[in-house]
Amino acid sequence: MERYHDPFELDEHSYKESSELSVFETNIRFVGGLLALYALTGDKMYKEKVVKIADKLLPAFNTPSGIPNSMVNVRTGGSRNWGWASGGCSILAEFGSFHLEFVYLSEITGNPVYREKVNKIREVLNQLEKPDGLYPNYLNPKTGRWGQQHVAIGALGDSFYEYLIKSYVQSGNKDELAKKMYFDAVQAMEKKMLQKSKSGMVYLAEYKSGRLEHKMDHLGCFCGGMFALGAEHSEDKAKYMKLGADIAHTCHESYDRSATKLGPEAFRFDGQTEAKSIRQNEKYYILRPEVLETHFYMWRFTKEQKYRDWAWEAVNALNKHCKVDGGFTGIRDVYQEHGSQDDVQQSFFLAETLKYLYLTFSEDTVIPLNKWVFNTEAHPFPIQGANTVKEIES
Ligand code: DMJ
Repeated sequence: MERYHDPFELDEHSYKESSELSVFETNIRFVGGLLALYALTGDKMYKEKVVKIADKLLPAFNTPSGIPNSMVNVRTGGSRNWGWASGGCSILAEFGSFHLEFVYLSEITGNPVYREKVNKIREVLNQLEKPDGLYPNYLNPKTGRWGQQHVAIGALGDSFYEYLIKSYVQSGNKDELAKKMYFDAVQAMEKKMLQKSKSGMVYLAEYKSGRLEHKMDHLGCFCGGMFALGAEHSEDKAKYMKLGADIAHTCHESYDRSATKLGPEAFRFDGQTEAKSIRQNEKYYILRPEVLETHFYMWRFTKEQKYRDWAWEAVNALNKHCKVDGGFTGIRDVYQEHGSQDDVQQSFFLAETLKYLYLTFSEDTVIPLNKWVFNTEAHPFPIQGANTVKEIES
């Protein structure tokens, strides 16, 4: 029988070919997943495993600025950025999404190294001059300077904003700098990017070198839930709850305006077009969670039946268009009732999409939001001071 090979038990003879990992994806999926398992079970074994993985990522943080590179070679410790990223830059959503995991790692291991890495990223971002208060999606780890001036709540920006407010929540409302950076960033986006369509739909457009592109990614639809979570900590709770509800409505429209009742990868507001995709390469749905994530938060915070109804519509659509033998698949065009399928079940379907659906139809006592905070892959971490984990030997 073939021995199970733990990919993180590497020696110089293993994995000569494919030893490069995305530092961000490994963190949010593997480090985050194991940390949540540790938190939920108290089993020490998960802590030992997660440290091994996290330590393989650390060399990526050895850059002149402390902003990590996107990829690390777990065999050699070398790291580099994606070839497609503007001018050798690191990506905001990637290097801005380590805080929750690394703070918790330091807390449970007593090793400060992880916290030091994310505090350094925080310090760099806080000190940098932001154009109009906005955070561009690209930052050069060698020079510590911004790259291309592209700002987005969707792809390349998304979870950076999410981790600011969630770091504040995770700290038991103590991390005031995270809260300030979150509300400053959100207010800048409200000023420059928040739009209302002809029919009154609210959305966050993209900002490219001072010009707006009237498009919202499916990925950006998580922000309805984020605004609702942030509202709890704002002096203007009503405003941010309304913003969360408005985004939930817009993102639901992007589902409702398709033949499958599933939403496209990106939708636009352009002339007659409202909340629909007009480009063929933006019409696919790959089982993403963000719209359902927002419905989950809106349900927990408002108890308005429509959020459960919208979630249930998606359950029916998933069963009708994505269910196949052995699992679920993405579809290539949400506007075609009988279009083709991509034959891929992304790991976030189980980690996030089904989890947020399950929680939308559960009691609030299942992972209560005053005790737990979800990382960007929906792995729950304890809120400091509200939740204690009793460690056990497996
Ligand atoms: C997930 O991997 C995470 O939520 C990430 O932050 C971006 N979105 C994907 C799923 O769509």
